[in-house]
Amino acid sequence: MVYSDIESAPREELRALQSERLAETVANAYENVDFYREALDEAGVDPDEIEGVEDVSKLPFTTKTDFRDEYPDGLFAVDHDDVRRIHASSGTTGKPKIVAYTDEDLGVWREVMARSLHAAGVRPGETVQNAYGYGLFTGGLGFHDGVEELGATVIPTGGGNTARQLDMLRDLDSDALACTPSYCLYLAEAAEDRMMDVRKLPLSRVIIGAEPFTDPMREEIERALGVSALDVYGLSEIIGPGVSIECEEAQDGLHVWEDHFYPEVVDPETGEVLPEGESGELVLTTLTKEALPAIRYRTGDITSLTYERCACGRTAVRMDNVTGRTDDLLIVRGVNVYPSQIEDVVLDLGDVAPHYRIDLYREDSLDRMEITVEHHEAFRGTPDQLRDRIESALRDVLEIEPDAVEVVEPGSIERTEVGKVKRVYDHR
Ligand code: DLL
Repeated sequence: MVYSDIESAPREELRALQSERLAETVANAYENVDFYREALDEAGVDPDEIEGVEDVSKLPFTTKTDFRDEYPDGLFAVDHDDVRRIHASSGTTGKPKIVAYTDEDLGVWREVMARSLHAAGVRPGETVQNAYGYGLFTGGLGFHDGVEELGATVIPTGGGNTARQLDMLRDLDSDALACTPSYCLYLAEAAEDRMMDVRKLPLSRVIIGAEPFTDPMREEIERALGVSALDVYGLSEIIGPGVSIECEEAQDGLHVWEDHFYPEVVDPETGEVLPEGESGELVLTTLTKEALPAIRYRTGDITSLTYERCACGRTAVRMDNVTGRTDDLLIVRGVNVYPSQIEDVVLDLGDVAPHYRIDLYREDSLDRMEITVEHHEAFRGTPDQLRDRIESALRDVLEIEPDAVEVVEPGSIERTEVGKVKRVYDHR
């Protein structure tokens, strides 16, 4: 059962709709945004040439740097009078990316969020505790509007204030919780400290996103809270949360709401479009955004696409879970490795808790990598034994040898109560 018919429409119908919308988006961007007019002119592309999605690869890419260079509103395609809301996404460096929505855009966002929640199994009449941060971050208000649109009840707890968060979960019988994966773990620990068993509550699902997580991390969350955990993806530059989500029926990749966002996967080095199934950088083009159209936006997120029909009946393409970003890549003495690969290997050992940090230093022009992990409360061996197992797993699976692996007591590594978790500390 789908929320909107378009989710299971024949692919030809979807493609025709995408083509029509792409042509409109490009024409709108060309006409109303100097940046896009110059970029298309420079690439020698006449917007009239873009007749359908088969032409998309003629278009130039847009990057995070373009967003920063055009700060604050150089990419807006409408007058300020028509902007109903602003959000911003702050990266680790530089200026925030300012994003804008017209009334129509907010309507699209509500619709894709309602669809996402429905795909994740939330139904009208249910209650969703929304622990994504409210404010400039798109998570809080994006979920909030979507829950209301679906006809469910939203409890806007926002991020942090963990004691109250747990009281609400216990007293208001929420069916679903929406928050980052790291905050799920934080809540689980805080509940345990208060001798509260979240597994006994009616809570049946958590909708986690905004930061990468691996399968072993998801399993920890599901076990600790007694829920199923569904992955939701999105980014401010495109709309916020609600670009794609796992369906509860199959939980096998995230359905991209392709009638609003056109996905491609490209080789991060060459920019060449990669065939279905190959892993590369996700590039998204908005198909209906008015205030801030984005053309071939390089997300930096690594994934692959599959057009195979899903067991749930939805025809929308699925993207793989995003476990890394192109700019996360670590090079340890010549070996390329993503932090998520380290997480996967280390958590898979079973005795390691899902809290770790990676520190990078430069010493005498050589890179030095130190990994710190917590052992599980139930672990009965010695830290040295566990360290040896971690070192040999990293060597065998990833062919890397960190300079130091330290095993510390549960609770020693700093937790993230608000915002996105930080696990890699680059001191170079
Ligand atoms: O994080 C929007 C969001 C809010 C998504 C709540 C899901 C839930 P930004 O702050 O602009 O927007 O950050 C976007 O976060 O490019 C990814 O690198 C990362 N990200 C978002 N969702 C996921 C996910 C929101 N499910 C950036 N898995 C994106 C992995 C994710 N990474």
